Amino acid sequence: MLNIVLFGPPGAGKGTQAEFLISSYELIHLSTGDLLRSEIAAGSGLGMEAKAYMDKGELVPDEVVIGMIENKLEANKNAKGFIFDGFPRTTDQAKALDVLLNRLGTPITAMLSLEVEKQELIDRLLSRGKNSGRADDQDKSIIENRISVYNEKTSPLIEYYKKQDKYYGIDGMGSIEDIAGRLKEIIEKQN
Ligand code: B4P
Repeated sequence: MLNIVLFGPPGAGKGTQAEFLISSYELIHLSTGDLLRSEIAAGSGLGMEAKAYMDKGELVPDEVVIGMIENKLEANKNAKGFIFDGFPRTTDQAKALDVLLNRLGTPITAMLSLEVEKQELIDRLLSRGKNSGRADDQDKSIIENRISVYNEKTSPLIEYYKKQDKYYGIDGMGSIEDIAGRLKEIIEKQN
């Protein structure tokens, strides 16, 4: 199985590049952001709880997102592989993912980390916010909080995957096609 963690700060292009990887490699796309937004759209209790965190640019509690990923892995045991988009975002989430994948007998293949300058992240998210209706993309101070939360709680995962020899840093600046080509080059070297 090909199990990819697509990593990077908010606005780095994770969701954008995930679309390309799913079609190229027939992987199951697991985006915790998308799963949470579906819960909000459905008006579920979980969605309402998550919305309070997301609208402020804070992380949703670990147990909520880990539970969602566990359900999806169980439901897709025969997949060719998974692309984890926006998950894990904390060390506890990364440890939980390793346990869940061990149970399926299939580890993470690689962590692909998109590197993008802060001002470009802010510009991309504000630009998406004009059309997306996403509350967390509308306000510069919320976007800056999301980037701070990334720096504090999520970026330590780079060390976590470096220790497992699975980290790959990728230049996330430039055209979507060029970045997709950089990701493909690394994925083709796996196995
Ligand atoms: P996510 O949905 O994961 O959103 P994101 O970090 O903003 O990244 P996204 O994938 O959407 O954006 P992309 O870079 O593709 O998270 C939202 C919130 O959900 C979090 O703040 C948190 O509250 C919660 N959450 C999610 N997962 C969680 C977890 N595991 N634990 C706890 N909480 C969790 O694209 C951004 C924009 O840039 C797009 O408009 C795109 O078109 C554009 N773009 C992309 N590539 C570009 C390029 N090369 N050039 C120009 N523009 C580009």
